[in-house]
This record gives sequence, C-alpha cells and structure tokens, in this order.
Amino acid sequence: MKILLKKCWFIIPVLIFLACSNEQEIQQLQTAVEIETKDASRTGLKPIGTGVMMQAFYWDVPPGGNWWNTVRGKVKDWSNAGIDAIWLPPATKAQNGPFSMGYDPFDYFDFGKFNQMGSIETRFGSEKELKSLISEAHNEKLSVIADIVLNHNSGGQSEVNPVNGQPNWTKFVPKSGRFIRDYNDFHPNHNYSSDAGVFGGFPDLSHSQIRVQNELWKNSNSVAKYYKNVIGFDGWRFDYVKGFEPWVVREWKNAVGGFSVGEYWDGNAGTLDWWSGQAEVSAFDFACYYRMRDAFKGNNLNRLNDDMLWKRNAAKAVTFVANHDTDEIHHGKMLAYAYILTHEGYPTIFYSDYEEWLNKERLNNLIWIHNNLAGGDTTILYTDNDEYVARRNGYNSAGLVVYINNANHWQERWIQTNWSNTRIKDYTGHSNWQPVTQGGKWVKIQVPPKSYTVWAPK
Ligand SMILES: [Ca+2]
Ligand SMILES: [Ca+2]
Repeated sequence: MKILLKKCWFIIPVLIFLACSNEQEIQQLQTAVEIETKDASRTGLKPIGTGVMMQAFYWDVPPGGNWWNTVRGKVKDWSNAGIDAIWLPPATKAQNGPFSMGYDPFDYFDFGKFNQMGSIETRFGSEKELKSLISEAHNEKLSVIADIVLNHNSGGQSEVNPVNGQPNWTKFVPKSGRFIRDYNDFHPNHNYSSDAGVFGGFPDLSHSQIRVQNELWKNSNSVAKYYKNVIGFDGWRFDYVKGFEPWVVREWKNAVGGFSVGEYWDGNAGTLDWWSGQAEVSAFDFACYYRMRDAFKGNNLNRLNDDMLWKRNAAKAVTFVANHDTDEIHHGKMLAYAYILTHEGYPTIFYSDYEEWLNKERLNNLIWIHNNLAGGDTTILYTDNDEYVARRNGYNSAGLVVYINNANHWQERWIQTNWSNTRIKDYTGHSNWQPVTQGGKWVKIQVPPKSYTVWAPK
C-alpha cells in the first residue's frame, strides 16, 4: 500500500440509472454462462505453491491501458520457466482513474468498462483485456491472484455523517450501479466507531456492518463472487490487512475459496504467525524479508539464523525479496533470491527483478532448482558473517545443499550431506567440482565470490 494522493480531483458524477428488469435478467443469464466457462477453463491449473509466484507489476507501470496486454504476452514464458501463479495489481476503477495503481478503490465492479474517474479503461486496460489475460494465463495452467483492497475506499462525494456531524467523502454512487455506499458502510456509523486501523484519511470500510459483508463476499453477486465467477480470478492477495480484523479475510476465503495471502506489514515472525493463524490464510514473510536485508545489505549472514515466518509455519509463508512498495536489498539481491528459492515457503519473484534488473537465466535456474530439488525440511549447517550453508533434507526428491558467499573471494568448506558415497554436482554451474561424498556423508564444496552454489546428486 502506498499513499497516492499526488493528484486528486473531484468529479460530480452524472447519475444514470439503467436498472430495467430485462437487463438484469440478461445479465444473470450471462453470468451463469460465464461461471460455467470459467470453471471449465480452470481445470488442470498447476497447484499453487508447487512452483513460484510472479508479482506481475511494479509501482508506476506505464499508464495508457496496455499493462494487461503486456502481461498477457509473458505468461507462456513464465509458465514454461516454472511459475505457477501471477499476482495482478488491483484491477478495478479507482479515484485516480487512468493514473491509479488501484489502491484507492472507487468502483469494485468497474474493471475498465464504465466512463468514470476520467477514463473507461483503468491504468492497466479494459475489462475485455483483463479477461483475455486471465484466459491466456489459464491456458498456460497459471492461477491468477487478485489484489483486493478492503480497508478503505476513495473518490466518494462529501456528505455529513450524522453520527459525528462531520463531513466525509463517504457517498459512493459508482456507475456499475453495484455496492452503492454511504456513511453507514464506513466508520463511524451507528453500530461501530472504528476497527483495527485506518489508512491515511481514506474512508474506512466497516466490515462488521452486515450490509458490507453481504456486498463484499456473502451475496451471490458480491465482489468476491464476481471476481471469481465472472472475471475469473483464482486467488487473493489482501492489501493492508492491519487495517481490519483477521476474521474479515477468513470469512472472504471461506465464502469463495482459493489461495489467499495477506499483506500484514510487520517484521515480527510471531505476529505474522498469529495473524496467519487467525485469518487461516498465508502471509507475506516480512520477517524473512527484513532478516535478509540485515544479512545481505548489512553483511552479516548470521542473521539468517533469526526467526522468520517460514521457520514457524512454512505452509503459510509467502517469501519475497522485493515488491512494489519496498525494495531495499540492492546488493546481494541474487543471493537473496538464491535463499528464498532454495528454502521453505512459497517464493515470489518481483516483475522488475525478473524482466529488467537481474539475470533471467540465473533466476530460471533457481526456479528449476526450487521446483525440482528443494524439498523437505531445512537444516542450517554453517553461518558466519559472509558464509551460509543449509541443507534441504528431501521429500520426494533428493534435497540439496545451498552455499551462499557474501565475500569478495572464493570459499570452500567441509559439510555433512544426507548422501553417502554419492557423486554430487553444483546445479547452478558456478562450480565445476563433482566431488564424491564420503561414507560418513561428508564432502567439501566451494562457492565463487558474491555468489552461490546448490549441490545435489549428479
Ligand atoms: Ca487497453
Ligand atoms: Ca480499517
């Protein structure tokens, strides 16, 4: 989440009411047909978490309504590389219209179809282009994860809130005609004064209000069901979940299913574990992110011994090196990717790193290693300031040994593997050694300067 009130304008919308019953019936029929089509196209998707997630955007991708087309052109290559899901930015019309990155949501049902907030298309494109992207992703067996902003809304008209007598921007009359809102749907209202948190000065949705629950996930034509059944999304990335209680995410997930991950922006592994348990969904592993920052940027790989969400609950940890909000690990970024792609948790690759900044071939090699070798639990074998060695103990695979070097010179070390009398090799190709492990499973491995090697039976 990012503050994005660079440019605000307030348009007084022309209210057009188009609710004739015939149109509603036709829409319902269309929806039923679309649901069947979407379900059919989803069969055979790669199970989420068996591969690697791609965050398919960065902050300020080019405006102009072409981003969905750009991503569409890449999903085949990504799938071939071992990606199993793509995470898209918030896809509906926001206050900042064609310039918005989507985190100031206005109309949850306008995916680039209604002329409001300065444009028909969103920054990323039209509804048709989005559906075409999702269809192409499904053809390539990829799941598509929606970014959902539930904490706050933006772009409403001003009205006086009778609860406190203050004016607030809480009157929402979106052109989709769906989820029309007023002060009753925000804090404070007659029943609830506040929730876990607010974001900036944005009107704060009151999820305890039954009507809000109905509109967001409970009704048959709720936001959640529309995203899933009509647009075709498979999973959810919940924005700024510190702003409301974890049961909101749990109820949404229970209503529509699908892989779910929350952005609980906190470096404390215990807190992340608590939130993930309460919400019953995955959480981004900010603890891992900050420990990697300390380790690689701070030149102390001992910090990789510290607490992280994946160490507490690997099945619920979504690991990452950078995202659209935070990107601090500039030096040693490939080492950080070598870390998350050889360790437990569900790793995410950031679009800019993959497509622009880092070596794609090297990342593809690590994705292959993740998908083919990195099974089982983890044993840390050695750490110091500039060296880190860990073993994945294997589960339906041989496992691996990863050796990370943050020094400016080659290093080598005797370590204990799980393999006796076995010839091993470095699957990254950084070392050409092919040593044979001893009867007691010990072997000497090496690693180039500022690099990594990954060892497994040849
Ligand atoms: Ca377009
Ligand atoms: Ca809130």
